[in-house]
Amino acid sequence: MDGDGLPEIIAPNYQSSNVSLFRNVSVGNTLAFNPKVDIGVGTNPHYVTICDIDGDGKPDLAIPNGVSNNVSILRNLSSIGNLTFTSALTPSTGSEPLSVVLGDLDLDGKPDLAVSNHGSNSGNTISVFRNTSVPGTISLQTWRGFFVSLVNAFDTVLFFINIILTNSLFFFINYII
Ligand SMILES: [Ca+2]
Ligand SMILES: [Ca+2]
Repeated sequence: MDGDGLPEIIAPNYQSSNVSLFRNVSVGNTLAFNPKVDIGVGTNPHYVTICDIDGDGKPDLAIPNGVSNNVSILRNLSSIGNLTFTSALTPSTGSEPLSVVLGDLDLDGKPDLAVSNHGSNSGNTISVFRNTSVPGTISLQTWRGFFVSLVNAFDTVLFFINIILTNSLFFFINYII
């Protein structure tokens, strides 16, 4: 996370509504981590995903908050030896967001967000956000209407077709026309 080549540990704390960062200070074959640094997020974070959302070369964090019904997006401002994050956005999701994945759904080179919501109030939906960030500034755009959404100024249409294979497993196929 700080660019020194040693991977850190990041743990979401469900009960205390923060995430703990442990900086990796290992040397050679001796594994060592600094004491934890806690960063506050929303209520009952379930999960953490690491991805460079704004494309500035530093991996950022996306954390779904199960009771807040949003995702904490923490932008990485770290430098070598110094872990620093700032709260960039908290986009609203459906009920009880459980996990987040990032992938470039519209092939513009920017990783987009898909959030699974397992709360009954939202009918077990997923929330999808288009990444409109530029380096240094994270911004996301809600893709409203799940099955068909207008994607960009070229009237590209994104179809998500939901194929139900079992009672619990869904595949979403992304069609860009
Ligand atoms: Ca970044
Ligand atoms: Ca994209």
